[in-house]
Amino acid sequence: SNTPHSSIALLGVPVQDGTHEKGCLMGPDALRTAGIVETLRGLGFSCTDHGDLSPVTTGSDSISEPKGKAINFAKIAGWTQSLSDKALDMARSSFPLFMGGDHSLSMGSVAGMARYAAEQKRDLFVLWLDAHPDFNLPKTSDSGNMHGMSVAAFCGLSELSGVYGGPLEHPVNTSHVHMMGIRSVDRQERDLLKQHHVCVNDMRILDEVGVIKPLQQLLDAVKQQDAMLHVSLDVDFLDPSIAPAVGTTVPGGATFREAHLIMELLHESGCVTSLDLVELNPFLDHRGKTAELLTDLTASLFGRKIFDRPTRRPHFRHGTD
Ligand code: 6HN
Ligand code: MN
Ligand code: MN
Ligand code: MN
Repeated sequence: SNTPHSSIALLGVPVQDGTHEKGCLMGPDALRTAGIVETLRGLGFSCTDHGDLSPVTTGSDSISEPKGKAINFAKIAGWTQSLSDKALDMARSSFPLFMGGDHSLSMGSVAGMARYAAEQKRDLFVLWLDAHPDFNLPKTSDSGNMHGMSVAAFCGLSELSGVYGGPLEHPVNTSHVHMMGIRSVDRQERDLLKQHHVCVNDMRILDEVGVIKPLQQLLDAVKQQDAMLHVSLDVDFLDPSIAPAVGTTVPGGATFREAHLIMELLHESGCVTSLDLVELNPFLDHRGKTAELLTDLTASLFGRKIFDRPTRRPHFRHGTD
């Protein structure tokens, strides 16, 4: 297998305080109902479901709330600190798979994986599959919803360090964050992304060159540095016609095959070391189809193929476009 671990650890993170829309707390159970554990076992992995995480309660004295708009800041801090510890623990023995929950989850999952990478003396890259960059700060956010601030948080921007209870010891380098599928960016968020040199592949790039080239650039960098790679998949990366179960649908998302191709190529790369499945809101789903699609995409990431292929695709070789 191309996956570094033969054992997968699943964790439900039923956080929904990062968004205005209720329903994400049902996400982990919808993925379980769609058969995610059985699917991964069917692919030959040993699979442990760690159940659902509980947030720690952070006393208001230990929380320094930022200036600006950040709704439920103390609650998100509680989830983030709890999850960062749990992620580090899981990563020491397995491939961690985080089932959300809204996208504020990544403040904890990515920070925990960055701590693990530091233990291993490796760098961490992040592939951010989303309609949104989630790079707002309390002072730039119009909504105040913290699921729109995750990347800024785990990259160590000081305005959000309160969610970690203080300055982040192992922030992710902003130039190690590669985004794909982006098509809804707030005005000041756009400036911040440029200022911090985040690699944004917007939807226009996927239209023009497809998914392979930008993905290959990321994988080349990861391999060259022997780095770790965290994948964060927001449901709204996908086109709403195939994935309706999300509170923040944006038209013009990735197609069924674009999404599967990304997962298949990620599997073949052998680079991926952790995964978030986030923003699934089962209250908005049609007969479980979004939960099933996420389960099938996860299966592709872990090696399910349409048909066996003896070697890698020729144009997926190093240095070839
Ligand atoms: N997500 N940029 C908008 C905001 O409210 O800050 C949308 C954020 C969406 C968050 O997709 O995880
Ligand atoms: Mn998101
Ligand atoms: Mn580096
Ligand atoms: Mn999004």
